[in-house]
Amino acid sequence: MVETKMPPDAKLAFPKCVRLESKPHLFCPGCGHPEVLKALGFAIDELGIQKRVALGVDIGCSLLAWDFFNLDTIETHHGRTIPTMVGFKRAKPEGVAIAYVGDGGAYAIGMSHLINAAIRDENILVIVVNNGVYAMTGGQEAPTTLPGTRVKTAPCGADRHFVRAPEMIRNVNPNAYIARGITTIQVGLRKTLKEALQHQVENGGFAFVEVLSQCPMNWGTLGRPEKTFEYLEKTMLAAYPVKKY
Ligand SMILES: Cc1ncc(C[n+]2csc(CCOP(=O)(O)OP(=O)(O)O)c2C)c(N)n1
Ligand code: SF4
Repeated sequence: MVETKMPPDAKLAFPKCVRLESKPHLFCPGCGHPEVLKALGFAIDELGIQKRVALGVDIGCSLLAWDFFNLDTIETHHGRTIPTMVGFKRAKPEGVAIAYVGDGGAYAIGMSHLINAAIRDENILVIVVNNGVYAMTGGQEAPTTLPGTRVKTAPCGADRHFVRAPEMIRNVNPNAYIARGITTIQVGLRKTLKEALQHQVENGGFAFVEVLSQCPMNWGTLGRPEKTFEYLEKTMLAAYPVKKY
């Protein structure tokens, strides 16, 4: 593996950190993405690593995060954010590399990048927002769409297996930091993301956090939050356990 560990005194080279600033988000009303980003922002603030972070965002609704924080960001092709952030980290080991990706980007077109980064124990954090669909392109079936769920490309209900990525990554990298969170447990999500970032700061190797998140626009529940959270907290949570692996 290429050395991406930070020299022990590297943090001394960074100026005093300031708190992150954000601005009104561009996501749909009730979307889960801003809740994930809020937890991430607090985690970065609490660790005081603002000046070191580079946030890589994928194509998909995640790209709307490109200027949400006053952080350095990289926006790249659908599914390619993970190798891009691996490249950043290898070139700049003292930086903190975060890949922020949708479940379509990470588990379909980007799956080989995800698995190989995990196998090689790359010292980056990958956050995957699992909303069960390809959201930005209109709600097509994703590798995470649950059997029986009706989506645009499966109007009678999806009928195939679905990807449980944290479970899969645990099999290829027993030393990685791996967890699954949910937007509705904000304190837990913030703590999880902080631990995952700390793992990288301490040169711990690969860290992976999947977050269960709502997409009212494509779930057809816009303006009906009770339906949105029923699907998130009953159907999705039953299939995707929230825990540290
Ligand atoms: C290489 C490539 N393939 C396909 C697309 C089209 N595309 C743009 S966004 C998107 C869906 C993204 O879904 P997901 O990764 O789940 O993120 P979400 O929008 O749900 O947050 C697709 C297929 C693209 N932009 N580039
Ligand atoms: S389409 Fe879905 S995931 Fe995308 S911004 Fe709207 S609610 Fe959020």
